[in-house]
Amino acid sequence: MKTRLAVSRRLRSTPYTPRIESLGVSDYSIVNHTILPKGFGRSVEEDFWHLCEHVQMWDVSCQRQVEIQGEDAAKLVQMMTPRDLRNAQIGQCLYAPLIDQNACMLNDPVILKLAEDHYWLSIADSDVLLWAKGLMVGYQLNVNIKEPDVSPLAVQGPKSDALMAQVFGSEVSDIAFFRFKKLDFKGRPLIVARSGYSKQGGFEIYLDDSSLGLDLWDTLWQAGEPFNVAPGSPNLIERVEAGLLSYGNEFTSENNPLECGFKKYCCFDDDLQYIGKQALLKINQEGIKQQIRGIRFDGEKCPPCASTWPLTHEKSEAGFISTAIWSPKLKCNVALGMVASEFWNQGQSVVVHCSDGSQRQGEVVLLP
Ligand code: THG
Repeated sequence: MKTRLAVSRRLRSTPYTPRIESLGVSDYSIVNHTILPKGFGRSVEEDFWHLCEHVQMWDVSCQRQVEIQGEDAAKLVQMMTPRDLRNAQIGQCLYAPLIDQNACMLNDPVILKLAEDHYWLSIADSDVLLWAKGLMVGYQLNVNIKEPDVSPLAVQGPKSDALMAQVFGSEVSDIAFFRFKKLDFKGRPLIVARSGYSKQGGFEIYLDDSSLGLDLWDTLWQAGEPFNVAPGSPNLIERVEAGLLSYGNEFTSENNPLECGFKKYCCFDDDLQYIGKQALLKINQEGIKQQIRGIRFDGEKCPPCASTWPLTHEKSEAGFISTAIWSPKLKCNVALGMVASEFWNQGQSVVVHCSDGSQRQGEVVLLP
C-alpha cells in the first residue's frame, strides 16, 4: 500500500507545489512545518549524477525566513549567534550557529543582511521565530519579527549559471559566493544569492510573493530545457560527500557549536557579547569530547539510515553515525557522525553497526 502524507494548512504547501506534483513528486519530508519534495521517482544515485552534470530546480520553501527589522535588529541578531557580525556587509550571506544560554545549538541558518536594520535568518528545522520573539519581549528590544511570505527556490548544478542568465541576465555571473543581489523578474526585484545546499554551484532565489511562484517556476523551467533541467532536492550523497551538516541529523540541541566543527564561526573577543558566551568559553577551555567526522565503510550498499548507528572500536563505544549512504563515485558507503575524541583522528578504524544487523569495517575521515 502506498502511504500518503495528509497535507493540511498546518503542514504547509508551497507556491511551487502544483508544479512539483505535476512533475511526479514521489517523496516528501517536512521541515519547518512545510513540505520539502525529496524525490521524483528516480533513485538518489540518478538524482546525484544529474545534479553533478546538469542543473536542477529545488523547492526549498521550507527554508523559512525569520525577519528581524528595526532599531535593535543588529543587536538582537548578534545576541543570537557567536559568529562576529560586526563587519557583515549589506548583500552578504553568513552561515551562523545559533545557541542558547548553555551554548546548545538551536539552529544553523544562513543570515542575510538586507540593510543595517534588516536581517533574514534562513533557518534549518527548528522554531527560531519563537526564540527571537521571546528575546525581543524579555530584553524589550525595538524590533519587528515575523515570518515573511518568502519561498526560496534553489537552482543547483554546473549549468545553473547558464540557466539563470537566461532569466535574470548576465548580471548573475557577477554575484560572488555567499553574496546576493536584487535582480529583476518581470518588473519585480527578487533577491538572488549564490548559495545553496550543495557544492555543485548554484543560486537561491528568495521569492517574496507567493502569487508569482508558478510564473517563476515555469520561466526557469522553460529556460532550463536546453540544459536538461530536472526537478530535484537536497541530495543525500552529495551532501555527505560535501560535508554539509543538517540540524536534527548530525547535531541537535544536545550539541555545542565546537562539537559541530563551527569554531571558525565562534568569536571569543572580549568586546563581543552574545547569549551563551560564558558557557561557550568554558566548553572551549575544557575541550570537547566528541566532534562530527566523516566515516567511510565497507560492504554492500548500506540500508537507509533513519536513526543513529553505533560506532565501536575493539568493544569500546566510539560514537555514532547519523547519516549514511552508498557513494557511487567513491564506491563505498559514506557517512557523517559524532565521534569520541579518542577515535576522531583521520584514518582511525571503527566498526559501523548498521540497522540491518550487519557490522562493517570503517575509517574516520576529516570533513572537506
Ligand atoms: N540555504 C538557505 N537556507 C538554509 C540552507 C541553505 N537554511 C537551512 C540549512 N540550509 C542551513 N544549513 C546550511 C549548511 C551549510 C551551508 C548552508 C546552510 C553552506 N555551507 C558552506 C560550507 O560549509 O562550505 C559555506 C559556508 C560559508 O562559507 O559560510 O552552504 O542551504 N538559504
